[in-house]
Amino acid sequence: MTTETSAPASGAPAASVVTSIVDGKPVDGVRTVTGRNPARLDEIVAEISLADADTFVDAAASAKRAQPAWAAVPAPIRGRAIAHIGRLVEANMHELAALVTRDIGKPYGEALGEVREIVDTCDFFLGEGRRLYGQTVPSEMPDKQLFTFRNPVGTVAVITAGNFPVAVPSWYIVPALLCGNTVVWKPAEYSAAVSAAFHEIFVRGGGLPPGVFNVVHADGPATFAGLESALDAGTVDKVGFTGSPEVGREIGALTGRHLQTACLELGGKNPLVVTPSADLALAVEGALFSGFGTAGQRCTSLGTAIVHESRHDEFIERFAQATADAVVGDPTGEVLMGPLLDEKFAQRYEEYLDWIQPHHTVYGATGRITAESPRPGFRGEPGNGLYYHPVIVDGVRPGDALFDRETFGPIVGVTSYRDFDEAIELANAPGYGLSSSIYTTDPKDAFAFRGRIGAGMVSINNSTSGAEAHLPFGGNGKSGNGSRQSGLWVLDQFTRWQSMNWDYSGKLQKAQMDVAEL
Ligand code: UN1
Repeated sequence: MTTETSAPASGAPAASVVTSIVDGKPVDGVRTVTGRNPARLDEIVAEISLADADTFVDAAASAKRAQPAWAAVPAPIRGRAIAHIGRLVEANMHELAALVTRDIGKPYGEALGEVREIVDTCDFFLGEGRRLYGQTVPSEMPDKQLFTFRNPVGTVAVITAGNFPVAVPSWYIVPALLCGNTVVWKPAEYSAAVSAAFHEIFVRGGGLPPGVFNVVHADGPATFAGLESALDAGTVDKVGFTGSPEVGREIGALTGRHLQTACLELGGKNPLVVTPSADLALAVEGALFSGFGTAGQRCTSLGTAIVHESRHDEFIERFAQATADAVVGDPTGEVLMGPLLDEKFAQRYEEYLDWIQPHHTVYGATGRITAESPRPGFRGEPGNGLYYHPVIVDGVRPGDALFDRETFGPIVGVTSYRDFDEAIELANAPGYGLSSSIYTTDPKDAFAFRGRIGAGMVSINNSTSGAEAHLPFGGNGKSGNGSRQSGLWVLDQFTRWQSMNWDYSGKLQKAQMDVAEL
């Protein structure tokens, strides 16, 4: 997390300062913010030198210059670079995970899983360098052959959130590089320290030439201004963005004006349906992890549990008990939940708590965990970190902000339904469409849910969060523009199809006019 500090540092930055890297060289920013450990606010993780819009423009220009030579590296060799990156991440797994925990307060076990996700992504794509298949296609004319090729898009700007400061960036950066693109990455300011470590490992592990992978640490306005200028200058050919639907809309509008389609991965209000036949113990376990894992700060976190009226009271009782028993505290230990990511998110979360209405029933305490508002079984020093009580709010309905809108934090809504149609209606009502889950032992319900839910991702008897890195990841409605990351599907984001025809008949054969007769 970050706090504003002093005026711009003059001269060479101190060793602990994180700077942008453009064309292989560090670039001083225009102001400095301090990155703090959200579990221990007096612990400084890094001083971050934030760049202005011009640095973003320079980075895009550098990526543009480096791109032809990188695309000329044979794809299998680019695949080997990805393989080396994966091995280096694996060798530094514990250090990188510890830095994730220190920088954003993610519990260490989850942080390790997040780093594993980079390795999984590298493992998946290293072999793709030997495929990147095109097709040979028959022609309607004799002595003529048709082909398709995947060409790199060019220069990719990647703008990511800090809740998954290394895994989600790897979903863009690994396939983008593999496909022969060069990259400008703008990580979240509050996860700059671990982003710098990620960048260093990628450049060193992959032996990436200067300009192939640039990183720009900047705030939102500077990034937006820089991106707009780079799009105008033709030095950004594709944008990948993970963040809020509001910013996603702006990126979509900006790229649309430049006749581009961004890859947008936005928020979620992910439903978890508990049917009459559900295994309740399993459903509670799934709700607990997807509601409060990462302190509810995943785009795939549980929004509302939609429980059949016949199971509602028992579900609430068990879920409230499990939440009360859950270990919250120091993220370096074994806890379900650590602090929130950053002061900005803590403030926003406190506003979400104001959405609780008199007709709601609240289970558990709300607000900050302090000496005055202690949590039994808390591990660590609550007063010194951004720790919040995990809270369940029962009785949320469409029209309530808590039902309709994403709350990036440890708050889970619960509502009940009478029949399956109502469950589907409630699940789709908020208009997001990222992840979803149903707990049932009836395959008919499971398949009906899959067919009728608006979400891009469906879990049957599993948590809404925790997608594997080789399935298509992405959402519909307010959760994105239909683009998909991960697995083979992401190749369509970072390559453009080119078709070729080769006529070796020695004469002009005209398509549609000189078609071969039977
Ligand atoms: C996010 O919060 O932006 O499926 C991504 C999951 C993780 C990724 C979350 N693998 O929960």
